[in-house]
Amino acid sequence: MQEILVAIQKSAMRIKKAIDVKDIGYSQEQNSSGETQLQLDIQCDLIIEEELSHVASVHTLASEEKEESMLINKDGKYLIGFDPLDGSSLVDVNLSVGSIFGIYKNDFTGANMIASCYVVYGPRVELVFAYEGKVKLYLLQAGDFEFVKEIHLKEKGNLNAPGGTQQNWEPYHKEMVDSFFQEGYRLRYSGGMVPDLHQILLKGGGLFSYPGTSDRPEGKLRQVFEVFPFAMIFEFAGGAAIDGKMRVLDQTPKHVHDTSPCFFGSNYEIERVKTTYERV
Ligand code: FBP
Repeated sequence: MQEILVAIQKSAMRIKKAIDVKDIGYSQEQNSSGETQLQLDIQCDLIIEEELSHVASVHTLASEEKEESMLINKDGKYLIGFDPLDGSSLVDVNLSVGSIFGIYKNDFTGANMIASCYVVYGPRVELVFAYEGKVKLYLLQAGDFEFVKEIHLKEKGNLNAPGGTQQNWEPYHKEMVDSFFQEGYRLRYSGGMVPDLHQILLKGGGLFSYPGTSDRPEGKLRQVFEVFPFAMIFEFAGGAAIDGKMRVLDQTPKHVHDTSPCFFGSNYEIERVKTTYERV
């Protein structure tokens, strides 16, 4: 596991450089979800693939940017699902973006994820690693990731990050989001899952939601690359992650690119989500 963490750290330093120097242009290629990829996405994908494919314990890599997963080493024991540059369209307006990694054994199911990690490229580069029940924060300082602290959520926060097109929200979902605002919660939503969830984790709690909507009943965020990794981080930090009714880590995707509605938060907010969605 240590070698995987080191490979992720090396990738993160290379990606940070790529973000800093790269011209932002659109390539002709489309990713498996049919979106036009930024050249930067492709570059970040290649960087991570290169670093992780040198690690002997890696069996398979699956990238958000590629339709199919890739066998690296048949004797390896870990499968890694990653989103090389989540929220990449935010780079051209200079907002924070991130890379997300889920480390699995046997298959890409929530139950078989054993570690997860994300990197935030903001004014500073930070890395969060969840393993063996702990969530650790590291800060990039002069070429090294220095341990900062463990992350623990409070029982209740005060931030509300509601994703999805509001016009397409179900009325009960809107009511629930409004109920948090009426209770004094403050809006914090940049459109980048990594910085938005990082903020909730570091400020002690709150709710990030990306629900099923009339145009996207299964939500937008991908289980293997986005939802499961953050679910493990929220659970280990003392919070929870559900799809409205059930724990997202109990889900089994049919395909590596499947999506799911998702809610991440501290316990108080997640209980409210459950109460709301149980009635549906
Ligand atoms: P991409 O996979 O297209 O980068 O989308 C992921 C994402 O940008 C998340 O980081 C973010 O939480 C969400 O989409 C924002 O979606 P929306 O703009 O619909 O609120």
